[in-house]
Amino acid sequence: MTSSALDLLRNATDVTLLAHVRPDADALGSALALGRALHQRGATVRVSFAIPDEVPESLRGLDPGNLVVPAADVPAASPLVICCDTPVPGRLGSLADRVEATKAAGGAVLVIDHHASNTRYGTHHIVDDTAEATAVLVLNVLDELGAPLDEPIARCVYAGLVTDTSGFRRAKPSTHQAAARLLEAGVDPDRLAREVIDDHPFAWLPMLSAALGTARLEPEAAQGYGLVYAFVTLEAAADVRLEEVEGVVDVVRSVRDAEVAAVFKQQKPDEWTVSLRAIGKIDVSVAARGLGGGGHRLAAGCTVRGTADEVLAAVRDALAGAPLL
Ligand SMILES: [Mn+2]
Repeated sequence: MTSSALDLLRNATDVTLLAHVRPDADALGSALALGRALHQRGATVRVSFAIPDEVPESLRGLDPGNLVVPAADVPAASPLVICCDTPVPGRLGSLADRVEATKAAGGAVLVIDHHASNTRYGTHHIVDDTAEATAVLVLNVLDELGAPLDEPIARCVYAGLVTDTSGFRRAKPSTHQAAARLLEAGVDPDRLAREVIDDHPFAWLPMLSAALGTARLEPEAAQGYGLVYAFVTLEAAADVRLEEVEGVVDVVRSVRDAEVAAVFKQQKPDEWTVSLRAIGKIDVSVAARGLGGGGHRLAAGCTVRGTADEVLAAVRDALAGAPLL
């Protein structure tokens, strides 16, 4: 970790922490953990993201100090902007302009991220694609700062770890050790994981049923390793939250007959966001990047315009050319 990045944090008096659009537990948890620690050191702190307008319900428990402010209330430029879990400014949505405006005003932009596709668009960077979660990097930063690990901070870090490692299945020994510290700080892992991952309204089941009714298996696709996919239409998603829709891929990716799982989530009649997951043979981040998106080797996403058939064809083509791991 560069000492100048740490100096920035040590001396910060006014900080804006940003998470990517449709923030997940790692992005928002990382921003809130570091934000709370800096607030406790006396800094003025605001945390924000561009879409949706409010904190997703499953993540509300991460902000007991009400540090999150609406995107419209984020100043054009801040002395210090910290972008969490965000590989490119475009993933900040309407807040992307705060990066250049802050640099132009002489402020600092610290990027903390674990995406291999990170373009290092800040003035300072803590970027490590071997970290399983941005929350791992934030915990290191908190330790370097000597910040006390209270339960709300530990809860935010744990939420990022448990989600980005798929329930610690991809966690290194050092990350399990870090998790032990978080439990010692008071985190209730069962309650937190249920709240963040598996707590759904009944309307989840009809939505899941409609989505899974569209599922198809193409054994020849993805270079012969197989593709399984499903669509979540606007109609199917009408009665559920973002959380329910985002969870569909976790069901689809369990199918053993396909290396790659894709879930097409309709945003507008002709616009779909696509979640891609691979088991271990195909680098889906390259396929996603080819379609204007990005992500990790085994978990990536993009937004594609067109009819259902057109977006499916685009993803099929992108997977045909994706590198093998
Ligand atoms: Mn992450």
